[in-house]
Amino acid sequence: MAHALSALPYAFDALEPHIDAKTMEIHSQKHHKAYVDNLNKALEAAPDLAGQDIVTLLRGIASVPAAIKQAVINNGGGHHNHSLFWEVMGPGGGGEPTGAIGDAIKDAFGDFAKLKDTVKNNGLTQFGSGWSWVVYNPTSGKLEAIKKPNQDSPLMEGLVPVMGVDVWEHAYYLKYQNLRAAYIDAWWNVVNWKTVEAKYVAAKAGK
Ligand code: MN3
Repeated sequence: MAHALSALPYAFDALEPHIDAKTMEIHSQKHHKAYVDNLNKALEAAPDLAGQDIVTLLRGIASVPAAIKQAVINNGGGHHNHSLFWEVMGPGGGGEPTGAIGDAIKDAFGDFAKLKDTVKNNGLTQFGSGWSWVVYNPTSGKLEAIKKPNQDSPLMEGLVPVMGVDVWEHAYYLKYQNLRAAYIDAWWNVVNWKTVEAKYVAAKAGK
């Protein structure tokens, strides 16, 4: 059972003007697809792992054979990170988080403005390529904001990503060029808080 690229839950131009259609098309159909294809290729060398879903595979990264471990970190991470990225965005997004996710943000960060500042700062200070994440930490029972290089998944260290912004240049360069800060500011307008909340609630329930 090979890993597969899912169709985007909306059209390429659905996040305009904040994220342009061409970026969405290349990002999902070329970049994400390459991670999926390369993950499947790497797993040909470890048929016993081929049946694992992507979350189980990344959580169990310690038991992946050394010969394909880095390929799984890069491409398995890339696959899961992008699948989550498409889900936590959507047309008609943005605004202030309310409900369970709004409460959890207040509890962990004080207020939404503080969370935004932290996510932005993490994204801007991630040297080179990587992600600015909001994760659920099962040990503390709270949300945390972290940054990770490349496609390193928070799942590999027991954290559960609930939202994240891709700060690789391929995520914003066509529209924003070198202006990573402007891209991150615009990104909040496409956050689908319903999905983020569902991910938080599931993480808290241990799912
Ligand atoms: Mn990307």
